Amino acid sequence: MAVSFEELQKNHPCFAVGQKNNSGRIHLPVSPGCNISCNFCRISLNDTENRPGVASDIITPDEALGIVERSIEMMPELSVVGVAGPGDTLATPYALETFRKIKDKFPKMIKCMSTNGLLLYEKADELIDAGVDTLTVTVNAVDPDIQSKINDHIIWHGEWISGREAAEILIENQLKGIEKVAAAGVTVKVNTVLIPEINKDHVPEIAKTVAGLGATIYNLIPLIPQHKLAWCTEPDCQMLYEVRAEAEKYIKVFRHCQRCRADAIGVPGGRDISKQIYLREIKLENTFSHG
Ligand code: CLF
Ligand code: SF4
Repeated sequence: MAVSFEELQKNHPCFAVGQKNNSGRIHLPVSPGCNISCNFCRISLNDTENRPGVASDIITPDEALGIVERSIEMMPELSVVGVAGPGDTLATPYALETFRKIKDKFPKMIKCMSTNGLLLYEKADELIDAGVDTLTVTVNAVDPDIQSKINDHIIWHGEWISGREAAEILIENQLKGIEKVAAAGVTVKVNTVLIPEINKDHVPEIAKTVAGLGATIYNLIPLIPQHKLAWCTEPDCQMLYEVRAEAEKYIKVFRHCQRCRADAIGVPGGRDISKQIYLREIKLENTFSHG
């Protein structure tokens, strides 16, 4: 049965509108590869960077069950099991396999998935069957001309496609996918990486479009300029404040994003136990790709 939005306000750290709720999430890095190529992204396996797209290692769905068990023992306030990479969660079958196992073994945990949405429409039924409760889709533009400046290419059913055609396919599948899973009762959040030079003025159109398709909540993630978008600037607090206010005319806005690693465990922005659980040494650097 679908988890109500009221319940998510209390028990999901990334769906709280207004005040932070101090619940925690376990990120399981089971998804290695990606099927698109965002110009700001560098997927990386390392112990040093604190950002999405990064994990120390990839684990298997069976190893993930042990990680959840140990994490809950150490931190009973953890209420969400999420898969957010370090690649795309639908590009390989491991995220959905993991959720099916979590559903059986830890039925009380909220299951949260994050995807770029390229395969969302065709995998929607499988995702719903796996019991995903909350889904985040990263939509950086709903206009193909803008999207083609943000994403270099896609791998679509084995074919390498770039430019405007790639952007059209990506956007179409994101939007149809959002509509389908939202209609089935999955609570949908849309993340947009805010890139001042490319999509800042386009945000109201994104927010309006996804709200119209059934998305419930929206999150702007400030770009950390790197890779092919190293020439762009990082939005400052004032810009973030203003653009959030524009988006809020159409959809509820989430304001506590911490740009998490794909193997973070704990309360976002608070105590993190991933070091003890994954037995790694993290020396934090502040860079970022997606959410
Ligand atoms: Fe993880 Fe993402 Fe689920 Fe949250 S993170 S998969 S929705 S449980 Fe949250 Fe972290 Fe921001 Fe993501 S603070 S990067 S929005
Ligand atoms: Fe893939 Fe996400 Fe990186 Fe984009 S940001 S290339 S969707 S892993």
